[in-house]
Amino acid sequence: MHITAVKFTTKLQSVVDSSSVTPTLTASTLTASTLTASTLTASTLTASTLLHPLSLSDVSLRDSMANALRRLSKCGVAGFLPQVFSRHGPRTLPHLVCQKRNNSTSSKIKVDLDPSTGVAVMRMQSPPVNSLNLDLLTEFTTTLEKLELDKSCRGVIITSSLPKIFSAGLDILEMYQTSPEHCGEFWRAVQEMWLKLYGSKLTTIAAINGSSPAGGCLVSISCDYRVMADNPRYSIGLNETLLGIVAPYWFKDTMANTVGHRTTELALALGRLYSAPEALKIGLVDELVPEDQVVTTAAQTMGQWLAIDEHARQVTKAMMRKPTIDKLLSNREADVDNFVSFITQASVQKSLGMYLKMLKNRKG
Ligand code: CO8
Repeated sequence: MHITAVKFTTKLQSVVDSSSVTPTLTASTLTASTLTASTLTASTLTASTLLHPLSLSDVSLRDSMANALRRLSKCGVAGFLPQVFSRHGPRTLPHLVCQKRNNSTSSKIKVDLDPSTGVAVMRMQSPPVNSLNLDLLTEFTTTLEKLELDKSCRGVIITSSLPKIFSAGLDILEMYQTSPEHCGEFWRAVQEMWLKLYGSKLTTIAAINGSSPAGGCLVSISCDYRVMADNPRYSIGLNETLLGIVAPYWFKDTMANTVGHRTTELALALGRLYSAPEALKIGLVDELVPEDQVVTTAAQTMGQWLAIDEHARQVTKAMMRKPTIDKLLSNREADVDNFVSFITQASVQKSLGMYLKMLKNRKG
């Protein structure tokens, strides 16, 4: 990340220190939590509240606490044990998350924020295909959170630094032959990324400069606007059924909010991957431009969005997206359970194995 951890820590600390913000969680709700007084302070609740722009009140207490601890521990805010609480009780944070602090060399996302325009460009740089593994998802979410806290940032362009690929979607290896616990951890990270992106108060534009299947498509349709490279070899869509898996309801809802119910029904049932021109035709993307103009066009479009009254735009966005977000927020753990029990089935694992083999054989 090019936004330094020091800068963010200072910013976060100032948020934490701010006495003008009223924590939304009360002492009585805290008593119900499994967290002890020594690990929980009013200031952490305040920080966690601010990190959710839309409808935090619907997040379960446990998730809020766990997320706040996870985030603060990643940012180097002192006084936190490297433990979070899951439904299975306390567990240690992934080692990698703790190590990643201040380590820009291992960054999977490059961020360039221009304070004069208020526009940040987030470039995924995780070769070979920007598959969304736990590390990339976590960094994606953290990056967005940092940008949301940065008052000089008003819009984000999301793109890829890899040629020909925006993102290959969720990393299949995170779901193939891994433990149920790992699958659960992974799925929470997918949820968290989507909640943060779909609910972001920032203007978000996807500059899709390559293929964008499945989870890559989800990232794209979670943005406010999509500019795609005018190249028929690049494809985008929710192709889950081709892997023998099912797009979860919130993937489906995000798609339906973009292209409508019937088109989504066809797209999901058939696992359709649309070429760039086809994607434009069905409204899956908003604009096609020559490949070398994807990011500059996104920046120009961003200018139009940023000219709109900020508050009015944010309230409108929340009005359009809140019901979809709330559906998952009120059902997160059930969604994790569904995912884990589905993905660990022998027949589903077999399909994933065959799909991975197909990807390898295609090369030969
Ligand atoms: N996960 C893990 N590894 C991947 C993935 C992926 N999604 N995509 C590609 N790879 C690997 C390949 O296996 C290959 O590995 P290796 O070098 O070891 O052989 C390497 O990345 C490079 O891939 P390619 O050679 O295929 O690269 P190309 O440039 O030729 O093609 C594509 C790039 C077009 C992205 C191509 O790799 C592709 O089509 N990938 C598969 C994309 C896909 O189908 N993704 C779906 C992921 S599932 C998802 O996102 C939603 C899941 C929802 C779960 C719900 C369950 C209930």
